[in-house]
Amino acid sequence: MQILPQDVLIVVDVQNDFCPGGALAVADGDAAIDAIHRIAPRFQHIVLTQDWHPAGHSSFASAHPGKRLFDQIETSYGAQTLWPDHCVQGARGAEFHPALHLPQAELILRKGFHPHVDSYSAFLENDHVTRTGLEGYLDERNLGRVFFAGLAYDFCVGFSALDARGLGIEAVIVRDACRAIDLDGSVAKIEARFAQAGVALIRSAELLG
Ligand code: VGL
Ligand code: ZN
Repeated sequence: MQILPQDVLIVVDVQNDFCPGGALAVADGDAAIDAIHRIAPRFQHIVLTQDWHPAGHSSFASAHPGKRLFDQIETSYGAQTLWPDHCVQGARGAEFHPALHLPQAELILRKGFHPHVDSYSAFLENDHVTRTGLEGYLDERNLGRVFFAGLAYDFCVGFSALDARGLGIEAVIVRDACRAIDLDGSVAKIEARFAQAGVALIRSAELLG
């Protein structure tokens, strides 16, 4: 697959808390980094996202006495999974994994900072209304197709790709440059939605060579 000058690689949430030893560790999360480093030099534009929650965020199970980790609650914007405290603003767990080396990244987009709304997607918060500003950024810079890598495949990567499609932006996920949480069939569920929405799935090898 040919990478075009306007294509952007969006590297999602490669942070300590999503890697082994972190508060919401994705199995082998840090293993996505090698593939990310292999494909990154092929792109003229890279954006990093950073999950960035205030302490006591409403997506934390600890903020809901009586609820357990990974329970679902109903919120004003629909169902919300309750996570361990993770990616708290300024904490070590919120820092990018120390092995991630992408100094050429042009933007670091933080998300999830509104106390009462979670944001899996890099485009739209979980209320499906509040914008992160990424669409406007890409638009103003005439950046087009978006490629995704990072964590977690079945949450922040997946919902970002679906929202890109919803905004009319071509979206490609580099599968082996991602790792999944796989909570209650979340991988199968989101892959069914990828097929519906026209999210493309490729291997990093298709961008190399
Ligand atoms: C994520 C759950 C909660 C992710 C972020 O990056 O996929 N998942 N916050
Ligand atoms: Zn989060």
